[in-house]
Amino acid sequence: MKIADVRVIVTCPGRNFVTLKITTESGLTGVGDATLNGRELAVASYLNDHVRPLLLGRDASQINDIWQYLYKGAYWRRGPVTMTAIAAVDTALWDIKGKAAGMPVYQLLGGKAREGVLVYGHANGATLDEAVAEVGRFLDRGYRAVRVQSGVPGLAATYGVGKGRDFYEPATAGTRPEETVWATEKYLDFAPKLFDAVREAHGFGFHLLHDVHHRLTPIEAARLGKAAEPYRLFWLEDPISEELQEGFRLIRRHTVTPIAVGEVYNSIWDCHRLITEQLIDYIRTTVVHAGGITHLRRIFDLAALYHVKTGSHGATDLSPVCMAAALHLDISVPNFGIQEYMPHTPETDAVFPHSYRFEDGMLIPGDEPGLGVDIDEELAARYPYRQAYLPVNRLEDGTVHDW
Ligand code: KDG
Ligand code: MG
Repeated sequence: MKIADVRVIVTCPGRNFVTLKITTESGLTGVGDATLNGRELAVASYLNDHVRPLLLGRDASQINDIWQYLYKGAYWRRGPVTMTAIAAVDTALWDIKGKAAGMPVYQLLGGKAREGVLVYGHANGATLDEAVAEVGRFLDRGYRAVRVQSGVPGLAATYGVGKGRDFYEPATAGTRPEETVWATEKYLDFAPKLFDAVREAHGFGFHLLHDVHHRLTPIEAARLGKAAEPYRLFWLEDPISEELQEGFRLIRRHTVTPIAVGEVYNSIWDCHRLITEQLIDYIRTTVVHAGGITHLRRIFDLAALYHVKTGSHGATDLSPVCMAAALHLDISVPNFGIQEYMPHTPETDAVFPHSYRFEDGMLIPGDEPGLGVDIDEELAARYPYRQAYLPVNRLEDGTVHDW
């Protein structure tokens, strides 16, 4: 199973995606997502300039050895660019292994541990009323778990509130990031009212989630967690910046609202303390940014020992290739919690034909050999890369704040 070809495909069917395609001498192909939102070309260069030459001629079946070779062999450890590049290689090799074995990847991981993968959708509105109505729209479509985000009175723009309804996309094309303005007091006054209105309108028969997107201090987060308790959130996500791990101890002392963290982490070393000290309830690392299926499985296994469940990131900047891989892992691990699911645009779905499907509030991975996802290279070539950035956030006095 010698690797004969390694290609990095950059495409922008509405938003940028970087995909690695590996082909073996016998003609088997595997794909891996390598998209790092707003820094796409750094990963493309890492793969093209530094990884591709190391892969050619290597045995594609040696996933564990190749992972260690790329990780330890670089000397420089971790970081989103490196770990996304390694993830892409790892994912593509699992895809190939599945095809070589004639089995879906979840079978290679030990088989299905559940019927399907519970997902949460994104309901958002410019106002509280709009957000509450949107939650209803998701419930009508069969979602059993819904994340709610709303515009905050007095703030022009807020994280999570899109221009359209289904395809929230925070990255904007251009040569400079968009800038947004934030006021913690306005948000903290408003957020409990939002939860209250959602539960008042739709009851408690579904899981309700909310993303703070890294913006509070620990004591502010503790206050919000406490205020949210009557509304029984499934989780409060990223209440503080992910670097401040000690901060989660303070949050824990004050509230039993479950905490989810980890979409910006890229290795087990970023989250082992949060897990082993039981400072979080859900770990949000996912395949593309945390070293692929091989490494994410280690994180999930560690988390299982401490009753921390999985809750992988699944925003639109994670391509259908990542989603397919995430689903194979989600369906097989014992401590699965939930999977984020933001459907992609029809343009993106056409570039990445895939077999997973939404059914009854769950995603079901396909049963064909490998991951059940591919890239249509001809179509991808029609959408050239466009420079784009995630927003930069400032306080009302101009101070740069976490976005
Ligand atoms: O690229 C950044 C987005 O994926 C992120 O802002 C989305 O926080 C996010 C989420 O929970 O989906
Ligand atoms: Mg988030």
